[in-house]
Formats: sequence, structure tokens, C-alpha cells
Amino acid sequence: MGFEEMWADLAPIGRSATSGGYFRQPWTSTDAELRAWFAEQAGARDLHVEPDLVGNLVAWWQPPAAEGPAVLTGSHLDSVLDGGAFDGPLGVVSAFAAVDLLRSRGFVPTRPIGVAAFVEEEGSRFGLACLGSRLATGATTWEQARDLRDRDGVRLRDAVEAAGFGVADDPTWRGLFDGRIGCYVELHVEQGRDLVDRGAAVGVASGIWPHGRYRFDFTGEANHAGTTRMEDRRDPMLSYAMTALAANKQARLADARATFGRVHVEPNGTNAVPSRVTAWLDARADTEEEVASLVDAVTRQATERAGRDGTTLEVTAESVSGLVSFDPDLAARIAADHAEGDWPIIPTAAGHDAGILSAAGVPTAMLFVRNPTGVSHSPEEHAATADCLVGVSALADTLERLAS
Ligand code: HGY
Ligand code: MN
Ligand code: MN
Repeated sequence: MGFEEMWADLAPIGRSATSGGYFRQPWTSTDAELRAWFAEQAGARDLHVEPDLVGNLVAWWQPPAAEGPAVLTGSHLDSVLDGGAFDGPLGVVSAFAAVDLLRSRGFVPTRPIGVAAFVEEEGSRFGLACLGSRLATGATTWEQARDLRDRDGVRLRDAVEAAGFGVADDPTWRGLFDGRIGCYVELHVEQGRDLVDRGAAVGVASGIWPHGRYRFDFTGEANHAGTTRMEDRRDPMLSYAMTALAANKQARLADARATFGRVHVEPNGTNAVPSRVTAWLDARADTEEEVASLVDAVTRQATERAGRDGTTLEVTAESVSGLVSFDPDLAARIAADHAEGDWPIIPTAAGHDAGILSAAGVPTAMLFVRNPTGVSHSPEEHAATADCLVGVSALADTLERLAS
């Protein structure tokens, strides 16, 4: 099954009939369909699928003579809510297609090659970005994560077990990585317009901006929307609204990024002043210091406003990802000596499992495939098939260099 057939086979899984976007949340029935697809593709290629205890998957190409640290590729199959088709799955489908291409060239790797699908990369269900790869590398321990709750209050440990993955509370549990991985190369649709502006189909990542997710809990006083005088209110919606504006302004001033994309209002009634507003800030900048000062500035202004509104504020960091600088020699090696010239080496402000593996000390690289609009985390996310096939060939070339 070639790239286009695999893509068509995967496309309907988790797609909304109304928006055309994807709801591929982890440890759900949709996730189970994705895993069945992964197993089918691996089986069709005689690759041995190895799940770890939380449901990260690796399909191994391990010819008899292949030995030593493995070359891992792949990405993730989960999506944000109402996400695009390419963010994640393009890296997994391209990895299977790259194995096919290498085999058609008669290439036999001297090192094991693994095709990975990390679980909960988006953190869309349990809030912690790259949860699967953090657990697999030990960046986050099972004890730290197992009681994370989703929006329905389901604990991670219960979701994982209900999906058939049994993480015994074994403190010695390690994920996929017990020194078996020599390097990791993740192919990903570009989430921006750098390649479009450069007229390049493929690029190599130089690094990932530091970024974090912070929960702002504004507490006020529930009251009647009609009978309560404006001066008598303690309205958390006001404190939140000003904070969203402040975040936008601070990010513009600092050439950083700040987004409140998720808000939960209690009791969320039309004719009542809310008792509580919970909002999540996604903050990003090109240095860790700038992320910290952005969050501090927003927190300071929010606290001051809450004081004026008679509300209270509590800010909790839920997910923090540090600066990632990929191995520059590996990036340069991968980017050089191609028929169409060297591939551009570009930064990204989007987080990836590759960032977690790099932080865990695994030499890591990323390949980006041109996204004509740059739009991502949206049903409008797209990449042209021709560019995707260039990406497959680029990934195959890279794997051949690394696994020879
Ligand atoms: O949020 C991110 O940057 C990534 O898409 N998970
Ligand atoms: Mn994403
Ligand atoms: Mn992604």
C-alpha cells in the first residue's frame, strides 16, 4: 500500500462529518482504530509492533544482521480538537512509505529501524504536551502523570488501563528507551510559511521554541445578572477578559506568542454572574527567559485587575517545554548534498516529540514538509501530495544515511 493509499485508508478515522477536522484523542475508541491501522501497516511490511506500557507504539524493521542502537523515525497519530490531517500522521505514514522506498532500492539497514507513533503528543486530553514521549524517556514519571485527569475527571491510569495497556505501578517501569535508540528523525508538516516563502518542499529543523501552558483560575461571586448592581459585583469574567487582552499586548510587545484558546466558565449561565472562570494560556518565545517574563507580566496584570474586580486568581503551570536546539552537525549532515541543493534549516515554535527525545539526550533531527498556507491545528491544514512524496524520499535518504 503506497503513500496515497495509506493516507486514504487513515483519512476517515476520527474525522468530524461537520467540520472535516479531526478528533483523535488518545486512549479512546478512535485511538483504537488508529492503532489497528498502524498494526495493519506494520503487519503488511513484516514489521514487529512493540507497544510500551502506556501505548506508545514502535514497528521494528530488524533484518537478521542489523544490530546496535536503532534509528527511530515516526511521529504521533493523535490530534488537537478539530485538528488537521497532517500534524502527526504525515510523519507516521511517511515513515512506512520510506521503509517501502528503501526496500525497493534494495537497501538493508545494518541497524534496526523503528517506526514510532507516540501517544498524546498534543496533550489534548490530559493537558501535558508530549505525554507519551515524556513517559517513554522518563522526562515525566508514571507516578507524576498517573493521576492527571481529563475534562470528564477520568484519571490517566484508568484511561490507559481501559484501553488495554496495563501500567502496573511498577516504579522501575521504563518506556521504550532503555538505551536502544541511537537517533530519532521525525518528519512533520511545517506549521508555518517558512518553506513556502523559500520555495522549498523540504526543510530541516534547527530547534524548537520554549513554550508552556498555564491555567488561570479566576474566582468571583455568583450572582443575579439583573438585580446585582454593577458596583456590587465580583465578576471573574471581567478579570479574565482583561487578562486575555493583556496577554495579547504583552506578546506583541515582546515578539512572543500568547494564546487563550480554552476557557471554562462556571456555571456558564446566561443570566448569572459567573462564580469562576478557568482559562489556559499557551505562551511561547524564542528564549526561556522571555517565556518566563511574558507569563510574569501577564500574571502581574491579571492579579492587579483581579484586585480591582474583587476576584482572586491562582496561576498553575501545567505543561512546560524548554528550548530545544537540535544536534547542529546532524542537521547539517541531513540538509547537505541533495540534488536540489541544501535543504533550508529553520526553527519552529511548535512542540514535538522530537524535542522530548532531544532533551533526553537522543541525537534528534526533524524534517519539515511544505505547508502551502502554513495553517495548522485546524481542518484547513494541508500539504500537497507532490510535496509529501518529496518528504518520503527525503526521509528515506536520511534513514539510509543514518542506518548504513
Ligand atoms: O502545541 C504544539 O506546539 C504541538 O503542536 N503539540
Ligand atoms: Mn500539533
Ligand atoms: Mn505534531
